[in-house]
This record gives sequence, structure tokens and C-alpha cells, in this order.
Amino acid sequence: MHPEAPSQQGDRLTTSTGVPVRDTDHSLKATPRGPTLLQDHHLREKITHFDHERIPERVVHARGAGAHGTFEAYGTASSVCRAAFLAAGVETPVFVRFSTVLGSRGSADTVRDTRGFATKFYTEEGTFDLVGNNIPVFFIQDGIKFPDVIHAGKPHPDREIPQAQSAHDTFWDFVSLHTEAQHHTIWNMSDRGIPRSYRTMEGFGVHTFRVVAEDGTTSLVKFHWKPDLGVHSLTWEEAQLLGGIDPDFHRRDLYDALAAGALPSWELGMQVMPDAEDQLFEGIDLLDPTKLVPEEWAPVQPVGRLTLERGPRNFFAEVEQVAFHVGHLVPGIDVTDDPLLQTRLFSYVDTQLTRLGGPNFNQLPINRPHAPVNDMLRDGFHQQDVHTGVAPYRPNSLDGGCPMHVGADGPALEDLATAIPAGHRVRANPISFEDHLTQPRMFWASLDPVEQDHVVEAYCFELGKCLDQTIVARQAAQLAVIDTELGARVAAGLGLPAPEPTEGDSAPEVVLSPALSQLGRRWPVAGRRVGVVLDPTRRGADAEWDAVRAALEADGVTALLVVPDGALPPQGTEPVADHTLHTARSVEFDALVVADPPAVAGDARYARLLGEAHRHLKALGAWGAGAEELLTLVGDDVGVVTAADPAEAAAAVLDLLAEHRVWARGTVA
Ligand code: HDD
Repeated sequence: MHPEAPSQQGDRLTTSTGVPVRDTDHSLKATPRGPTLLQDHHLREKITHFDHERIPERVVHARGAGAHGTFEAYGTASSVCRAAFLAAGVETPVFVRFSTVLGSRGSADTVRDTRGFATKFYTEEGTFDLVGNNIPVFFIQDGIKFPDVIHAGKPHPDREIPQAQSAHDTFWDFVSLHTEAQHHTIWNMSDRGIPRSYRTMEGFGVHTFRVVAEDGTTSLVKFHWKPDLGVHSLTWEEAQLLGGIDPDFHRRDLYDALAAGALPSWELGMQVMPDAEDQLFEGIDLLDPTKLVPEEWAPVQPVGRLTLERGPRNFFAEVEQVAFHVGHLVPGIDVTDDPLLQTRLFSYVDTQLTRLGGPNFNQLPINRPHAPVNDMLRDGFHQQDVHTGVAPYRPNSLDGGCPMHVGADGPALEDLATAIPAGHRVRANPISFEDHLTQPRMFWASLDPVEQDHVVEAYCFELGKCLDQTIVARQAAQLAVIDTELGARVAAGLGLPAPEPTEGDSAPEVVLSPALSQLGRRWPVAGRRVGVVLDPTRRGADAEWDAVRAALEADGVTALLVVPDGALPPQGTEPVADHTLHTARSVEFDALVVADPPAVAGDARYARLLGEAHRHLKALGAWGAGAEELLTLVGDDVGVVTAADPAEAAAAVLDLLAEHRVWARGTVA
């Protein structure tokens, strides 16, 4: 049983009206072998309720996982933003929901996709929702095209395949016909599309928001979540294998880490830009959600830390019923005229009407503000409140004039008197939205060569799944416009001739943003999983297991005991095996340490365990009898360490794990 989830309370089963039930296992029948009686209210109540247990899944972001936590502000934002929850030392309860975009509620976690990163701050001034993604830009510039891009990404309407995949004709048809979608798509094709964990993802508010300081001055900001564990990804092959071996990999990873006390945390940061009249920053239109502002140009300034502390007690009540909305803003934070954001302001309430069955979804326990609510919204489906008073309108004389407006000086929803540009009513984008290629070019050029290899492989995989070859050729040509080498490499991978260089794009000026690469830094390893292959029945193995486990756990790493066949210790004795070689697969571990090879030399599963981990650039360590076998199986390669004892082997592996993978080993499929 989950430690957070107490068992069902109460000693007697009752109906929904509280009447004790004597027998819930047999329906009421005319005789034991006769027809069931309509009068069996308990039967009908039980079946009817069951028949209606499901609600519509989210139209996008249906698959997800959520957790509760706390946000503590540093106070560093207060010079630009008067929101109370950003003041120094203020602690705010939060609920975060991570998600994939395209798949259905039961789809696999590790698919290649954008991840949602939605945070509900229950602040004392009302609820603030930061509804972001793990990618800082979006596919489209105007929300009117959201149904189009989602229709293209979702399964084909005739056969409803593929599930949770962008690797199909309609998605690439859309992308290849929309240069504005190329930037978000190249992020998806990079390692960002297959995170190692929700705990190792960045989050981005994407849009530019307008914040207001105490003195009324305004700034334009972009919100960032920076994971304390660093930004890490799976390899594509790991992601594919996990889709079958553990489709709940990310959900399990989050809840296992919380249960183990490895509490995931992120720093909230803000890029602060002047609220200039043209809303441009260094030539970048801040209203264009397909553009990011390089961190080198506007540093991400830390303003607080989010720590997740516990999973949901009830998944449906909390994770499924949580309702986010970009319009849930607090005093000090306002929207901008970004046309994607403007459309979102409509969509998020609207969708809950269907999904949660009416307009009172903010009364559900997970959505209830922690600030006092005194609205004049009344009645409607599933109304939970028993409102008092007779005059839910303003002004009134019958309820003493209540509720009052907040005075001019009090904190309130921002209605900033921002300037509206002069001009005519049009269906059009500004000219400053027209450059779609500088930033995908910057992204590609800023990646490490290993990361570039992954991008090429991802495009080849995805386009290789397309049936319509005109779509494939069109997208390859688009890639060549982004970068000639990228286009040529993808075309070669697909067996196509290199696309002809496009006039005017042959020597584009490339801006670099080193912050876009995930490589080149060292990170804490807390919450990672290291498999230890050890025969606990061998003499002296107990002490070795204790030593290796202690060394791993000292850094917050979970040690998992993998026992060779026939070495399963008797039940009830220590150590308890987590896996046998039958049940262990390399993708469930971040690194491996081996002490004892299997009794049968050349055991194929053992060779696969180590060979796969080696191919996925994982750190491999060994001591004792394991050392020779390891070197035989994978060779004396970089990131393969043999040590004198368990503690030394563990230390060497942890050192390598701090860089996530042994990148020097080469590329990986
Ligand atoms: Fe959205 C859900 C993030 C554009 C319409 N969106 C949803 C969720 C996330 C995002 C994380 C899941 C929330 C949860 O966990 O419950 N969406 C984004 C980002 C966008 C974006 C970062 C662009 C920067 N979305 C976007 C547009 C529209 C929508 C342009 C419509 C015009 N999004 C929705 C929605 C969803 C949603 C239909 C589905 C379920 C829900 O809202 O509650 O309203």
C-alpha cells in the first residue's frame, strides 16, 4: 500500500446515503437461479455509479502525473513584480502536473513528445497557474491554429493510429508546410523530446508576461524552471524499450523518488526585459511564442525554489480533476498581447466545462483557492457552496452593498492601461513574426555533435514512418534551409538525394546560445538508480552489498540488487533481491556495478544487460570476479571502471553519473 494512502476508513460498508449494506456480492434475485429484481437499489446504485466513473480525458495533455509541493520565494523578484508570493521567504503550497501532449490517458510515458509542466500556486492573493512546457517555444504563433496542429499530431482519424507519436504523415505534412513549426519541432527531435525523468526537465512559461512592481513600473518577463538535478534525457532506444518494459516509467520515477525522500526541486527564474513600446528585445519580438530569448542575452534570474514533497492521495481527485488556466493570474502578473496566449485565455475555462461537467470546477478540492473566495458566481451543475445573502449583484442595497470592490490601492487583478497599437482591424500577423528560421538554426548550431547526431537520427526515424514521400522530401528540404548539413544528413539517412541549397540561405549568419546544450556540466546524482549485480549467497557478499549500498545511498542514489540465477536468497532473509537476471533490463538503471557474473559463462541476458548499458553510454563499474567478465563483454572502454573494492567501484560510477552519460564513448542510437 502507498504510505501516503490510508486504507478505506470506517468499519461498515454503506450505500452512498450512508445505510449499512449486508451483502455486496450477490444481487437480489427472484430465486437463486431466477431473474434479478429491479428493486435492488444497491445493485443499481453500484452499477450506475461504475458506468459513469470516467470523465472525458484532456483533449491534449491527457497522460500525466502530479505531485504536491512548496514554493519558497527568495524575494529577488520583488523589485520588478509586486506579487505577494514572490516576496522574500514566503512559502506557497503548489500542485504540479507533468504530461505528454499527444497520447491518450493510458499511453506510454517515454514517447517522443513535448512535456507539459503546469504549476498551480495556491497563493494568499488567489491562485496563480503557470501552464508551461519543457520546451521554450511553441509550434504556432496564433492560437487559431491550435486545432490544426493538434489534429495533425493526433492519430489519423480513419484508423486512429499511431498512438502518442508524431511519427506519421499528418504531423509532418503540417510541419513541412509551416516554417513557423520548425523551431518547436527541432526541439522535439532533440533529446528534449525524451526526458530521463520529469525531475530532470526544464520548464518554460513560453509566453512573455507583463509584471508590475510596487511603484507601478512594468517589465516583460519569461518564466523558467531549472531542475536542481540538471537537464537529462533518455536515449531513443531506451525510450522505445521502456515503452514496452515500463510504460509508466516517468510516473513511477516521480513517485518512487518522492517515496525515497529524494525530493525533486527546481529554481524558478525570470528573464526580465524592458517593457519597450515595440515589445522587441534585441530584435526578438517578445509577442512571438515561436521565439526564445537566449539566456546569454537576458540571464535567467533565480526568484525562488519549488520542492515537490508528496504524490497524490487519490489520482483521479487530484491529478485528473486539476484544472489549470493561463488566466489564473495574481496581482502583479498580467498577460501580453501574444496571440497564442490570448487564445489560451479562452480555451482553458471552456475545455473544463466539458471535461469536468460544468462551471463550478474551481470548487473541486484540488482546484479550491487557498485565498478566501467571495465571488458572485451562482448555481450551475455540481454547486458545492451554500451561498448566503439575496443579492449576488452589484451595486445592491439588500446585502449591505457587499461584496465591495477593492480600493484603488489594494492588490487586485491587473488591468494595466497598456497602449494599443494604432492601425486597422485585420486577420494578420505582424511582419516581425516572419523570421522562422534563425532560431532553429541557432538551436541546431548550439548543440554538441553528439546531440546533433541524436537530432539527425530522430528526424530519420520519424520521417521514415511517413508513407507519403512528397511530405518526406518537403521536410528534408526545409531542414536543408535550416542547415545544409542537417538536411543532407537526414536525406542520406532516408536514402534521398541531398536537397538543393535554397537561394539566399546558403550562408546564413548563425547565432550561438551555449545554454541550449544539455552537455558539459556536472550535476547531483540524487534519485538515480544503480543496479548492483551481486550473488548474495556467496561468502562475504553481505558485507560487500552493505558497502556498495552505503556508498551509493550516501549520495541519495537508490541501489538495486540484481542477483544471478540460482542466487536468490531464501525469503525473509537480507538482502532482499530487487531483480534476477531474468527480470532486470538495463533501461531501468542509470548505471551498473557488477561483482558476480552469472554461474553460466556467456549467459545471453547478462551480455545484453551490460552490452545495452554500454551502448547507451552508461557508467559501468566492477570489482572482484565481475571485473574480468565486464572487460570481456564490453571491452576496456572509457567509462568502464574496475576497482579494488565495492566502495571504490561505487565512487567511480557516481563520478561518471554526475555527467549523466559517458559522452566520450561516442554516439548512441
Ligand atoms: Fe495548452 C492543456 C501547455 C497552447 C489549449 N496546455 C495544457 C496543459 C499544458 C499546456 C501543460 C496541461 C495542463 C494540465 O496538466 O492539466 N498549451 C501549453 C503551452 C502552450 C499551450 C505551454 C503554448 C505556449 N493550449 C495551447 C493553445 C490552446 C491550448 C494555443 C488553445 C487555443 N491546453 C489547451 C486546452 C487544455 C490544455 C484544450 C487541455 C486540457 C486543459 O486545457 O485543461 O485548453
